[in-house]
Amino acid sequence: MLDQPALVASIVLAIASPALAGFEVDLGTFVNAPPVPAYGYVGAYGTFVSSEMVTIDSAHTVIRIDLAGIMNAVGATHLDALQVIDLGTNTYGATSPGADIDLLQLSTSQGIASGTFSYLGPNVAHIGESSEILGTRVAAVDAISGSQDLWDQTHVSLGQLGSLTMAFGSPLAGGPGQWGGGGEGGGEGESGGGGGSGPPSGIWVGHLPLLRVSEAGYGESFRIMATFSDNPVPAPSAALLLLGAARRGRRRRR
Ligand SMILES: [Ca+2]
Ligand SMILES: [Ca+2]
Repeated sequence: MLDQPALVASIVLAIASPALAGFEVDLGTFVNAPPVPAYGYVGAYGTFVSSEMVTIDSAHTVIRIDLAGIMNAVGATHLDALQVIDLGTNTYGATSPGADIDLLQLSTSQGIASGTFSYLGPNVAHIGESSEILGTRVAAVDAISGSQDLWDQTHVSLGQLGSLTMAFGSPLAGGPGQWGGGGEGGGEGESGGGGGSGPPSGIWVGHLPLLRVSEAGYGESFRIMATFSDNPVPAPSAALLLLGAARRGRRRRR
């Protein structure tokens, strides 16, 4: 059994270590429905979902998901990844290979966040495609139709049960600023700065992440999963409180 100072030391160490407790949250299933900007939603976070109309050539529905609100609701401090998934319930074939994701954009109070994109699924147009090209496809509302993704880099057609992942593990070179470190006005400093345990991870909830997503066309549904983490910045005041409690405990025992 640990004696009291060793126990306190281990507790303080546990608090100071940026233990990354990642967890997945199903943000729900979405579908565009006429007329613009109508949409359908099945999920637990409807109060954080809204939509807007964007007109580029023609009118498109853009679904807006208040991720900061959802993160506050589930107790997450950082957003580590987003995954858009085709559930296998759409139409598949040469003319429309699953849900066509035209826009997948994370805006924050610091600007548009950089992410690392990857595709997993049966659509040969996207297998092995680079993060840069996938990112270009979903950077803007500009899709034409789902069948043209071999030559037209405006969207990602997920294919049956395919998925597109946008990860925020670390800031990309040339990305706009420091993501996930916190500190902007909050006095929290950079996460991981003291432990030397790698780069800061994720998008901080305090930067008010908002996801804007658009599926080119109507009627094809997709699910969005989020990977959040509760990655608290070490709190010296908490460690001091524990030390104080331990000292009081020791006094009582004598
Ligand atoms: Ca399609
Ligand atoms: Ca696009």
